[in-house]
Amino acid sequence: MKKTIILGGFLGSGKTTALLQFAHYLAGENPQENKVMIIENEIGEVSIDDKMIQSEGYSVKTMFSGCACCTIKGQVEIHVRDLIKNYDPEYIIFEASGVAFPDIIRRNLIEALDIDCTVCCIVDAKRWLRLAAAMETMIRDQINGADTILINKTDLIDEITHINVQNSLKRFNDTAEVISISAAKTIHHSVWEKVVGNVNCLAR
Ligand SMILES: Nc1nc2c(ncn2[C@@H]2O[C@H](COP(=O)(O)OP(=O)(O)OP(=O)(O)O)[C@@H](O)[C@H]2O)c(=O)[nH]1
Ligand SMILES: [Mg+2]
Repeated sequence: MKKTIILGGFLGSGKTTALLQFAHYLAGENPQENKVMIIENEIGEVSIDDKMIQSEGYSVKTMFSGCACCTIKGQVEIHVRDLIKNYDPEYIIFEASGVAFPDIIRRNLIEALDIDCTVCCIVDAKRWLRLAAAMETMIRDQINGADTILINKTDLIDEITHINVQNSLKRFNDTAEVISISAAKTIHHSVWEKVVGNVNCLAR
């Protein structure tokens, strides 16, 4: 069964930065072999993320102008089915738009296709507490159901803030495995082992 990893998280939280390291972990030195395929969902009509990913040698399909969990739900299923049929990748990494609800994307995909799927949400440690206060419902729905949560940009916060972010996240999702990273630096391979290990997570 194909392993699909949905990377979610609010705008600018570090999804693409982390994705590049994740893809490298999965693909090794040969990104051209299509072992890993990447789908980008952009809400606007311009993307620079896909160009950055392509420049690293990966195959990337960009879906514009609609959110993967609602308006272009049907297209997502068609794209994933086509990728599997045409390229037979071992892994598909799906970068959700910053306003998507990744758990809904997962449910839609699992209903439509025979795939294993996990949700990994990335949060910006520096902005999390303000965001959680200002947009509580949106944020709750966004990290709801995540199997793994990566607290990113820990290089920008102090220890007290870090503890507050961890406690806040537990109130939103108390089942996810929470790991702290700084995607601007090298992310240890054990982080990706855990994310991939959750592909078959029964807790969802
Ligand atoms: N200081 C710091 N900056 C980071 C880190 N990770 C990512 N960034 C920066 O945060 C900004 C946003 O990163 P992206 O990876 O583009 O975030 P994204 O979630 O893909 O953004 P969208 O796709 O637009 O929602 C970029 O300027 C990154 O260089 C980190 O660990 N530390
Ligand atoms: Mg991005």
